[in-house]
Amino acid sequence: MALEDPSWKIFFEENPMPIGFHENVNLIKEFCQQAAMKKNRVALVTSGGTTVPLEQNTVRFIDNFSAGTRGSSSAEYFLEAGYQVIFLHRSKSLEPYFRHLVGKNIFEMIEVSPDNVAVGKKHQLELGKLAEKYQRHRCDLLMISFSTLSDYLWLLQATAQQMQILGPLALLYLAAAVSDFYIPASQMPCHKIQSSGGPLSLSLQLVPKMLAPLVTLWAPNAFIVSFKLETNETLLETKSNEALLKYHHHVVIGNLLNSRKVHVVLVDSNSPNAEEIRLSSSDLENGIEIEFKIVENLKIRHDQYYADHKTG
Ligand code: PAZ
Repeated sequence: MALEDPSWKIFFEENPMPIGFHENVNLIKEFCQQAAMKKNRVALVTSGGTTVPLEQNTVRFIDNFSAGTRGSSSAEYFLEAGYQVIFLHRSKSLEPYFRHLVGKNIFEMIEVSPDNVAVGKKHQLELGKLAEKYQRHRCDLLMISFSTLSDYLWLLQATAQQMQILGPLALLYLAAAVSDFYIPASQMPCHKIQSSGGPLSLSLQLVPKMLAPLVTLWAPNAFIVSFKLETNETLLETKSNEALLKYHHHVVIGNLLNSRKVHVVLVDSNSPNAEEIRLSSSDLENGIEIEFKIVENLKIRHDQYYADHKTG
């Protein structure tokens, strides 16, 4: 089992915790304690891609693909489903509610007269609905951001550990796109790599698989859902099944880069057959997002898990 491999511990010894780490952990701790007192469910939603810096004073970095659509929309649907949400996201990636405003020109949406500034008539309905949802849910939403792979892993570990207090009320939804390769801090040059040194060859180390300690040590009672991104359709179900067998968590959601907004495959440790979620043309016409269906589906699985694991 991957836990006997100490590489995940070495990772945390070798890569320093992010700036503001203790402040963030305190926020997460308080959020989880209050939710536990109220017996509320909490979903940790991870979102966006991690960066892998090439220099300590970072000018260049390698990035993982993810706009944060999956995470930010899912966070909204978890909130609608009655969960409190810790949104661990890549800084400046899409955020719940605010995502709907991306690409819109705020100055075109407001009307200014000599004695008043107001939302223009044609935007009132849309903005009003959005603002109402945001205001209704903002106290149940804790936003924590990361940029680098190392920041993300430190915060993931700490959040999972703080969520232990929630037992089976906790759900982890790991949609962030996390790099499999990195340069350890000790091997990173301090300053900007100079092009005068000629062509650049990079040697990246493998990132230890953190799902093993996450499932076994950090959040042993939580309901854990991971995502698997592939580009080759023939690998999707096999790779998702392999991840489930290897880490013994609860659900793996497989998706392909090009069809991820309309099709996913869910592999569950409790059922032999994979389940597909596919948006129909009428879903698309009605503006249904696939994350609505994913969260609806997971809520049922989490209900069952909670019924099977709650004590008292
Ligand atoms: O953020 P986004 O909506 O653009 O993309 C979502 C996603 C494809 C990154 C996510 O669904 C996913 O598969 N995350 C896990 C990626 C991985 O295998 O590391």
